[in-house]
Amino acid sequence: MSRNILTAAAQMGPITKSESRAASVRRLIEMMREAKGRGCELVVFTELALTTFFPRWLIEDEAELDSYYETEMPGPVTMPLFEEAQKLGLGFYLGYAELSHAGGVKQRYNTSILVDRTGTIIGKYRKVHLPGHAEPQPGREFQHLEKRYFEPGDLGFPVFEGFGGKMGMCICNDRRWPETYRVMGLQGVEMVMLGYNTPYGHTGEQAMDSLILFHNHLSMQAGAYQNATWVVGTAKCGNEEGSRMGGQSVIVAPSGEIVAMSCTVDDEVITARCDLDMGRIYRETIFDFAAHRRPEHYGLIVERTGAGVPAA
Ligand code: CDT
Repeated sequence: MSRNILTAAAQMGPITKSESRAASVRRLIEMMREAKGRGCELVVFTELALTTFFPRWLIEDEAELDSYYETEMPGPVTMPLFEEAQKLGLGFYLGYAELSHAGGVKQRYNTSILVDRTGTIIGKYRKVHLPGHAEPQPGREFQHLEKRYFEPGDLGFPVFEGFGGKMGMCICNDRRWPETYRVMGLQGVEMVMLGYNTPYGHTGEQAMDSLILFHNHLSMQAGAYQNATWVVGTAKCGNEEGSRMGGQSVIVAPSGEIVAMSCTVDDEVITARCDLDMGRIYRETIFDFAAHRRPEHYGLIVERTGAGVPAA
């Protein structure tokens, strides 16, 4: 079986506050068709791909907040995506806000799923590294209230068998953390998919603002190279309700090289032929973990559930 996956990153331009989910789904389907027309079998959509990036606002009305979340996947409005995937024989990664009522408890997550070419969900991930704040920050034009609107993900960073390889997912801010890639790298991941919404000015530090596109690529290229994996990073970008967000969606090879990059801040499909076997030369040489990693010499006590802490 071929280990080449023709892969697309389907970047999205802004979604206005008034845009319906059905309209977003139509945009996603259009890009799916374009990707299929170019021979792709996997499309990576962005984070929170169905609505505007609502964590930029303080929303105190619970019903209004709930309106941004999906209570089922697929649901009536998202079903056409799954039907189209099946019709085209094309898989996809999709980010969305999830409202769960498991065990009678209302929980909110920033979630992504992986759907195979038959339209079946084969993987689910809930964002672990939630950026921003739980409380609104005074004096800011736009907030970043992910810590208020989502629980940290409770599913870890699993790796899924699919598309002839080992597939992993993360979401936006996760891409900045080496642990994200390493946890999946230790499971032999061959492609990490992610979506992002990265507003300019999100840290409040001018000095970082001009570097957001650099840091975007730096994180993903390092994660790819150090873990011998493909990374597909898809932006939601452009000027969304007055908040400008960075684009430059990329497909990164296990060498750390960018092999495809978007050049607009609008809906745009970029593609690359991703040879899953390409990671092997790195995994069997410089990043042969069994031969060269030395966790027992890192001077850390690694708790089962926590990050490494310095040994006493
Ligand atoms: N969506 C998301 O995670 N965005 C963050 C920037 C905001 S941090 C206040 C990111 O890492 O791109």
